Amino acid sequence: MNNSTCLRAAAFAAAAFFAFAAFAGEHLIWSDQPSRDWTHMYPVGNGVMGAMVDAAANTRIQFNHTRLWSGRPHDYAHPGAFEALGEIRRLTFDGRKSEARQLANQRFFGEPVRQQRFVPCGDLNIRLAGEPTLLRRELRLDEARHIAVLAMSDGTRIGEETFAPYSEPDFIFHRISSERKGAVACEIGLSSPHGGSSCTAEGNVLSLRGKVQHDGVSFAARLVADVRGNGARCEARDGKLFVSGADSVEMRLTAATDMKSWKEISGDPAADCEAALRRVASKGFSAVRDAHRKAFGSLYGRVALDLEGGSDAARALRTEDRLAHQSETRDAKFAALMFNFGRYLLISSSGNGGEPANLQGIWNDRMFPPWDSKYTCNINVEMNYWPAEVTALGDCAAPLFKAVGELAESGARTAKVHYGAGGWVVHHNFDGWRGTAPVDGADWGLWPTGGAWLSLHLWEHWLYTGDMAFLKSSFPVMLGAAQFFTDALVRHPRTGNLVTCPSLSPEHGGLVAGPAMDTQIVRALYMAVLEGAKELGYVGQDSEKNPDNPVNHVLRKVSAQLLQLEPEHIGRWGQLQEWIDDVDDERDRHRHFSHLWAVYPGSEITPDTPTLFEAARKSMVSRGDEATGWSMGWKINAWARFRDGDHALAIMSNLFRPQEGDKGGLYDNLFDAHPPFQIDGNFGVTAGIAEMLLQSHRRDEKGEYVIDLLPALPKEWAAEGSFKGFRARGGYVVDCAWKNGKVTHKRIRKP
Ligand code: FUC
Repeated sequence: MNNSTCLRAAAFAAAAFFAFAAFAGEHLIWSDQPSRDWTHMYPVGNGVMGAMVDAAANTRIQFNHTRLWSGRPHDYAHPGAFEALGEIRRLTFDGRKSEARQLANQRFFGEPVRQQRFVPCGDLNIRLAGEPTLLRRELRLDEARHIAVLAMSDGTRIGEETFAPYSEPDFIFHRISSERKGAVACEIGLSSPHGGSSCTAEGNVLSLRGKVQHDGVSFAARLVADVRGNGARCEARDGKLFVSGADSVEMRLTAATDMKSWKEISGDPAADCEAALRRVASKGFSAVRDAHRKAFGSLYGRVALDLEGGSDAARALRTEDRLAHQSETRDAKFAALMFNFGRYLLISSSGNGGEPANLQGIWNDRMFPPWDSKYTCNINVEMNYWPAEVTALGDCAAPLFKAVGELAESGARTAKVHYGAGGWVVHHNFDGWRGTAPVDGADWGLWPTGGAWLSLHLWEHWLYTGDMAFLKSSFPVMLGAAQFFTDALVRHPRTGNLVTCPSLSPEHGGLVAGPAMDTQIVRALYMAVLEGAKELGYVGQDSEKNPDNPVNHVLRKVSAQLLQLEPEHIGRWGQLQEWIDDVDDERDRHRHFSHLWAVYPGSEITPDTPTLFEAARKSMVSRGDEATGWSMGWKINAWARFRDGDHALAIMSNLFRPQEGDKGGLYDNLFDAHPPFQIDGNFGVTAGIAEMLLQSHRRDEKGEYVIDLLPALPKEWAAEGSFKGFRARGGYVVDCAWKNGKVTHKRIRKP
């Protein structure tokens, strides 16, 4: 073969790779600009490894490992806390908030009062020789692959391909190849922001070691670079690899930590990296990529959404410009892209035995991330999982379900030490070490309902799947969450009903007794537990034969207390009250609107309870349409439940704008901005779109869940559209198509 034939052959072989997706569709995020900053980089992940990719002349792949946290196994419970509880309660019931706060802060808070941080692992840095310029970089959501193409000064194109194999979750794979043989030359290094970390190079291997400060978790990362091509060379020097004359270089990057679980630090991360590399040694790059696409695709491909509406004028623009024009184009396909992106992010950040998706999913580059990149459970971590069941990604919630089981264990000690109660409790945050005690301070942390809310995710999984084995294994956890309240609820001196105290309406208004959200969650949990017990045959005959059975003992208390819980209250301007006292302010635009929990994600307040429904709607209107990212995510879902698709879309449009100042919006890579970046808003959007098109939370007279198609279809999307593969309570798979706002096709089946 002469030179030009050779060139043509190589170009032909690479054609598929260099051919970009033909249009800026609903499965593609792209730019022809190098990343301006971290929120312009594109995420890949497989639940264990997460990475942000910036492919350029100086490529940076900033990576995280799911189990890299500051701190060590730790019990945050505060011995002696219980002794202060009675007095904190008395002060709270008396409305002496600041004294209650002061005493709580002194005597009732976790030790220490702050939880730990999810921290970054390292960076893979690649410097390409010849300073090529970026032509284009793109994230293909349906293939879970990042592709970039650069051009050398002579026009030769260099391609970079990155993915986090779903089938090999300890890895990130990266390949650089060239159209012209022997044209790849680069310098490859690994670094880490953790002080004292070091990297060595030997042969074609880089080895990074580090330790989180203050005797924390140890970690290691290892990279093997396979160079291809006749004259290809790889030289190890000064802790880096120098590649020259290669047709391509294939990199396998793995990382491991000695954090084996929330209660165990053990093992040898370097040895784990080596073992992982041995496992994939005989697997070719393309074979792993094919297995990855299959594994990822089996989740991503379960659902399809087609939305029509608005103008397609900006559809072909790079993603950041498409976003910037969204307010004029009102392109429905952009909403479909955001829907798909949320599913992409959930699959990529939650699965494969990793930790649950945290405030930033699995993507964090900061040593001191906002809110520690941990788990806030007064809305945020739950919102992460709102799209899971309805968009057929219930499997991706497995890490959350596992974590809830662990919280039940650590939370049992907190329940005992702080409340003298049985069962288990989680307050408004947990971390990698499953801290469950109240943290941060009374006005945020003294909220005992996080575990109850999380437990309801177990219940929802059962409702969506009908998986009896799952219900059976999760039931003790749900029952334990309920048991805590059977011991810890107290009678309100004025109303005579059972309430939580001390507590608060999340992050709003300070310490009170019986905020509406608490009662709504406890009521939903009690009802779920009673229904679950019935499904499992724990009530009825058994309880008569075995009255001392602890299960039945708790169940008896649950059913007795259910009728004594504080009811909902409607206040002076017709609003649903956030608190027992009628003090809601009509001008209050607080981002949390916790008293509407019963509208969404709960299902106590529906059109079937018209008076409460109307009051809740009033409260929602008063909160306005602007908010932080996650709050707008919640509002989309709430307006869908109010069956007002136009309002849901109006909120969504407020979120679909480039992030500016302190307003919620989207970054260039379509990550949600609180600001700063917080992933919950992305998931809120995905769940919200599903909720606009399909609802299944209402029940008929026989108690069966009702499948409600297009309950909140906005006018702008009415002309035409379809979805496939959504899930509904009762274990159904639902397909639907519409024209002019009317259902033209539906298919409802069991999987
Ligand atoms: C809750 C919210 C904040 C933020 C934080 C992580 O405390 O009130 O807005 O989202 O979680």
